[in-house]
Amino acid sequence: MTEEMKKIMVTGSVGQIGSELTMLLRKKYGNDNVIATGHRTQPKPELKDSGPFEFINVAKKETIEEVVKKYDIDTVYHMSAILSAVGEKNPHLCWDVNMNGTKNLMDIAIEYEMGQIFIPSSIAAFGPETPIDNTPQETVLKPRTMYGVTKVAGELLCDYYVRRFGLDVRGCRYPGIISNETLPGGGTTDYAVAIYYEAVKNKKYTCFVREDTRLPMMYMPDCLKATIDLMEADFSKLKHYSDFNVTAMSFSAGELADSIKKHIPEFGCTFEPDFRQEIADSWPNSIDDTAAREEWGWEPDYDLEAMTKDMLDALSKRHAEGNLGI
Ligand code: AKB
Repeated sequence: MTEEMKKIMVTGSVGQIGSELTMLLRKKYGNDNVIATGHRTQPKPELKDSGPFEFINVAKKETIEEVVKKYDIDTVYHMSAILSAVGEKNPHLCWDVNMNGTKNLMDIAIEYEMGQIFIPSSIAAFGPETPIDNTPQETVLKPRTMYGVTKVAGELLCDYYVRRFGLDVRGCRYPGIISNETLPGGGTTDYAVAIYYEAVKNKKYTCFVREDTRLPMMYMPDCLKATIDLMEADFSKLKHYSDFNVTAMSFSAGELADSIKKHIPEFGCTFEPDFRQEIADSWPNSIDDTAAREEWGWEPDYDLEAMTKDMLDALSKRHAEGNLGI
């Protein structure tokens, strides 16, 4: 398929990853060829004014189908999901959106003979019995959150659809994603984003996990690169499809605060763990992404130091313009 022929739909385009992914895809494939979709939340003007936008509910198949038919969609990036923390508050909604959304999209992809579909998984697929350091690609998947349950079931469903129906569906296990355009909503790793905003605005932050909580993380430019590189990989050469471990760095919440202090010496961080601590404790410290490196050439660009500099530069500039967005 040539790039000009693609008609792409992005679900969750108002969210943290979807909003930046949509703008990047529009640059790459043309504004009118990338249909942004969302559920209820109004899109920012940049997203709404740069190309088509439609409201859907991924748990209701007919609402997806309408958009697929209207725009003759052949590629989907399925970024809408209920994340770990909100998922624990509302597990039934989490199952409905994450599982039915995923299955609806794959069924529609088969019915309308789509070319490709991207369905992300997460480090939430792992659980407390999973080896915690350098977690292997193939390992114990017994998560304790509903979000994690939907991610494991989603991975298995994707692999089933590849083998049973020949669907081209791919995805990776995103670690915590850090970005400065759109705030994340309802995840456990959200502290790693909020800390930068609060450091710039108030010079202090109360972190909702312990100082020694270490998790795999990635800066948004690397997340977008991983997503697009995996979609551009030769499907026939992949040995995995929807469950690639990908990571860029691992740091503790204390090390994250220290990296900010190097730039803002007066920054003060305190640690007051809440219910999200237990979720964070059930996830790995670091993960092994050799399969992604070998099968489709994955390689991150940003480490903690480079990310902190870039985050603080971007947010300080916005703060000076009165446009921090919190
Ligand atoms: C969350 O914290 O729930 C997400 C994730 C790691 O998938 N950011």
